Amino acid sequence: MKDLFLFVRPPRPLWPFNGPSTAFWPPLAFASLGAALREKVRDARVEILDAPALQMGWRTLASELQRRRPAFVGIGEEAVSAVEGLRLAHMAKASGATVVAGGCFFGHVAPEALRTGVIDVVVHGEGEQTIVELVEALRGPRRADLRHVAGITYRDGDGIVATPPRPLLPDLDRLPYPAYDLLPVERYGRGSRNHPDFAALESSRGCVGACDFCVLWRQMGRTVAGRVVPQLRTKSPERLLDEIQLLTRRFGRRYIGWVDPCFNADSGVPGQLAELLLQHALAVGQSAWVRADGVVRDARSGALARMVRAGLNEVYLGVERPDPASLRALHKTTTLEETREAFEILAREHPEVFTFGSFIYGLPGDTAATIRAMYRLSLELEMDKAFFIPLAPLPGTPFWRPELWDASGQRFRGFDFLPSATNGHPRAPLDRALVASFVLDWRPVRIRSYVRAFCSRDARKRRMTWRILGRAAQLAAADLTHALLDHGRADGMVLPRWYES
Ligand code: B12
Repeated sequence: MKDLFLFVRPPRPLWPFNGPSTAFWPPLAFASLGAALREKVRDARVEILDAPALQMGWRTLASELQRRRPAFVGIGEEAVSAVEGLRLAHMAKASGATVVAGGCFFGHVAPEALRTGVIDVVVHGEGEQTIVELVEALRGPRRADLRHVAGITYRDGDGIVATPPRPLLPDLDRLPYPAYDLLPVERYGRGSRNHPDFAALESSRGCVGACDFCVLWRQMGRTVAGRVVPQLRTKSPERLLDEIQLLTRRFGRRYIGWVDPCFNADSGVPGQLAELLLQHALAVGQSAWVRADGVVRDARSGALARMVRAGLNEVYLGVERPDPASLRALHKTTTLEETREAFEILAREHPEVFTFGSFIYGLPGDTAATIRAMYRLSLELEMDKAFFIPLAPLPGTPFWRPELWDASGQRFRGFDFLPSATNGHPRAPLDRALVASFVLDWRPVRIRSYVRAFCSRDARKRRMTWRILGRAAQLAAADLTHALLDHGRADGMVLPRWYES
């Protein structure tokens, strides 16, 4: 029988700002890696088990592993779900599989992950070419062949061997189409009103910026003289049109969540794609993370208006900080002026687009006053909703320290991007200042922004405002209760009832 390569996304908690119907997106990495294996490896048998999408808990997952008996199990996680990734690795190893880990977390803690003894190989960075060569080497007669696979770290006896970095793929159009047929596609966004029947799609990889706190430009960066530098690559508008046609026509998808670190980093592709979508009468709802300078640029050229007409109705902008000095310190390359202008343009010219601004706090030197300044700025900028994200010392960023490693993964539960620190935690005064601003700061500009959103002519915008406000209020109430009763940390991530089932 042919060897089975099984990619598994194990059961996990929900991020509380997403409802159950939108909390889990198609694991595009697995669909893309699976497609590469099917295309390039003779006899490849590939499956993807997306447990959260199937509402499958740990007991059922264990019996699925017993039933399918994979030769290889592929895992890849956000830091916050390292607990689940490692639990799965233990299970897969015990069942006799070779465990391969990759993605933005394991790729930056390879030696530590390998020393757990339950992971055999870690793949760094872009995975499609590496996984093909790796599987061929692992299926071959000589383990020594692993040395010739670029972009991996593996256990060799008692030692750990890292091979040279893998060069980036020169042309993203040559990637096979993600293997959507291996996913329970109909489950994503089922019953969601704001993101109905959605799919995840990437138009580009990498970034033009190199913000200190971010892993994304590193994950798809280019290595030059031993250092990773940012590198942006895009698919062509024609290829993207094809993918959207496939997703809408064959898979019945009605909403696209762009997973790009920065959808509008390229000045041409998003506008040209919008043009093609309009020509083909294929306007489809879309959400994307965008750069403020790109919004301003595309408003001037008319590309932004085309993108909105083609369905872009939700954008996320990284504002990050309330002052130029700390923006510079983080190597953020958009300015506050550009950010202000971008939100103004969106509010004035495209009021149907729901706009998010995200802020990062908890940097050395931050005080309650910094938080209040950030909150004030979030009200002044004409955004629909602000997210305040505590800095997570993610592996791969300069904030990571090896002593933070925890082989159980439990410590990484705190890397949840949620403002809810334990009492006594050094960040607690900042979190309290944030909750206090949310509860007490009702300056007129905030009231006006709610009135604007609740009276919006766009029903989607009204619904989203209510929903997000409700979730933020719930979180703030939970934090307040925990702070007042001195109960320690409020659990930010929500454990679904099927988690252990
Ligand atoms: C879609 C998405 C979500 C969705 C769905 C999440 C889900 N679990 O279903 C939503 C919006 C709900 C979400 C929530 C969260 N997310 Co999220 N999310 C993403 C996003 C935008 C896309 C992932 C993707 O499909 N990428 C496209 C694929 C093709 O790229 P890739 O994953 O890098 O895979 C390639 C390589 O890395 C490698 N590879 C990856 N995995 C593997 C595995 C193996 C075996 C191999 C060989 C190779 C390999 O090969 C692939 C192909 O080249 C990423 C950002 C990004 N652009 O990657 C963030 C990201 C993964 N999320 C992140 C975070 C922090 C979160 C949250 C904790 C907070 C938040 N909201 O941002 C929650 C946690 C959710 C949860 N319950 O687990 C961080 C993770 C950082 C980290 N190191 O932990 C990221 C990187 C964004 C960021 N801000 O930096 N998220």
